[in-house]
Amino acid sequence: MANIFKKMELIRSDICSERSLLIQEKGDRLLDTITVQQAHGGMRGVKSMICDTSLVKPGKGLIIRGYPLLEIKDLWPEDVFILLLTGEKPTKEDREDLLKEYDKRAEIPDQIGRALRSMSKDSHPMTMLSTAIMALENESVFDEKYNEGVPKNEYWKYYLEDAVNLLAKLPGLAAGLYRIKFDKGDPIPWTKGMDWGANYANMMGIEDEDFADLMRLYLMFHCDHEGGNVSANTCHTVGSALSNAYYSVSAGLNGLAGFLHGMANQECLRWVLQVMDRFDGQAPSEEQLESFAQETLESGQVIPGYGHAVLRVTDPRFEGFIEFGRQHLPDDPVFQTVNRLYKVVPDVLKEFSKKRVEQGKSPIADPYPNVDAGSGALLYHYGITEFEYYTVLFGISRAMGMLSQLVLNRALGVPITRPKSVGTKYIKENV
Ligand code: HAX
Repeated sequence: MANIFKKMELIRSDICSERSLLIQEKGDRLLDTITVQQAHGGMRGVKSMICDTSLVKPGKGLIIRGYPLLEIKDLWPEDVFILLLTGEKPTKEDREDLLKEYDKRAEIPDQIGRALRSMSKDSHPMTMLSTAIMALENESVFDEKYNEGVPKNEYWKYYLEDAVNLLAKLPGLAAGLYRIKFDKGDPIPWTKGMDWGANYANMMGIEDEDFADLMRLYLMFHCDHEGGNVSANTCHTVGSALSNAYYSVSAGLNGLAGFLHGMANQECLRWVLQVMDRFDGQAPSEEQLESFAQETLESGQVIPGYGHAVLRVTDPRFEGFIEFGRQHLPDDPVFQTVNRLYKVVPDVLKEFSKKRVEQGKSPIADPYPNVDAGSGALLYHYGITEFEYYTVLFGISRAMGMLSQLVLNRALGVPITRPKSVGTKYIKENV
C-alpha cells in the first residue's frame, strides 16, 4: 500500500475528532452573516464552507497548507498532492512511492482512444477531457465497494483509490486528446520511472527539459484555490451526494470550462495575439496596448486574465510565471507583450472603474493580473499554439485540489450539501 494511504489512515482519526470537538464546542456560534446583496451577488465573501487544503488571502494570494505558494514553488506536483491531502510536506520516499502507484495505474484502456476519436472534430478539448473521464467511470472502486455494502467510515479509502487511479491516468488522457484533436500522431504511453509533469510533457510529444520544468511549475501553480471557486465548489457539491470521483471531477472541470474561470487562459492568449496581429505580430508599445485595452472595455468586454473574485493584488502565480519567462524566454514577443500589458492594464482598469462608479455601477474590485494572464505566453513559446487546449492543462492540475478536498470530505463524513434558497417574495416580506 502506498505511503499516502497509510498517512491518511493515520491522520483521519485526528481530523475527525478535531471536527467533532469544534462542532461540539462552537457549533452554535456565528461564522458569518449574509446580506441580500451577497445572496444576489454570487455569495461573494460568504463564509459557509470548510476547506483545509488551501486558503486564498486577498492581499497575499494562494497559501497551501500554511505555505505561501511562492515559498514552495519548487515542489513537484506529486509532492503538492500529498501536501494538499495530508497537510505534510512529503519525503523523497513518499514522492517515489506515489510515482510507483502512478506507474501501476497509468495505463489507459483502449476504449478511451476510440471514444475520443469518435467525437466531433470541433469538440472543445475540455469537452473531450470531461468525456474521457466519464468514460473511465465504470472503473470506480468506490462504486464497487458501495454496492458491496462497505461501512460509511471506509468510504474515504475508496475515494482515495479512485483519486490515485484518476491522477495516474489524467496526464495520459489529456496528452492523448491533444494528439488526437490536433493531429499530432498516435498517443504516447506513460513512461515508468518518470515524474508526473515530465510524463505529461513527454506524452504530448514535446521533448525539452525546460518544457518539462514549465509543466512541473504549471501543474504545481494551478493545483488548488480553496473551496469556494466554481470548479472546487461544484466538485464538492456533486461529491457530497456520494457521486464518485469521476462524476465529481468531471463536473468540476465543466465549471472550470467557463470563460470567467479557467477558460480565461485561452481567452487571454487569444486577446494578446489579437493585439499583436494588429501590429504585424510584433510586441506593441505600451501606448498601443493601452488604447487596445481601452477599446476592449469600451466594447463591453472584459479584459481576460485581469480581476479576481477574492484577490486584491497581483496573483503570485502570475508573478511566478513571469519569473520563469524572464529566465527562459525574455526575448519572446508574446511574453514581452504580456509583460508590457502588466505595466499598462491595471491603470486602464482603475480609470475604467472610476468611470463605472460615476455611472452608478460597482467598481472593478481587483485591477491586477490573475493566474491566466501569464501562463499562455509560456505554453505558446514551447509550441503549444492551440490555445483552446490551455484549460485542459489547468484542469489536470486542479484535479489534485478537487480530489484531495473530495477525499478529505469523505474522510470527515461531510454530509450532502443543501443550502436553503429563498424567493424574492420572502426577501420583500421578511428582510
Ligand atoms: N475587465 C473588465 N471588467 C471587469 C474585469 C475585467 N478584467 N474584472 C471585473 N470587471 C467588472 C465585472 O465584469 C463587473 O461588471 P458588472 O457589474 O457590469 O457585471 C464589475 O467589474 C465588478 O466585478 P468584480 O467585483 O471586480 O469581480 P467579480 O468578483 O464579479 O468577478 C472575475 C471576478 C474574475 C469573474 C472578473 O474579474 C473577470 O471577469 N475577469 C476577467 C476574466 C478572468 O480573467 N477570469 C479568470 C479569473 C481567475 C480564475 O478563476 N481562473 O480560473
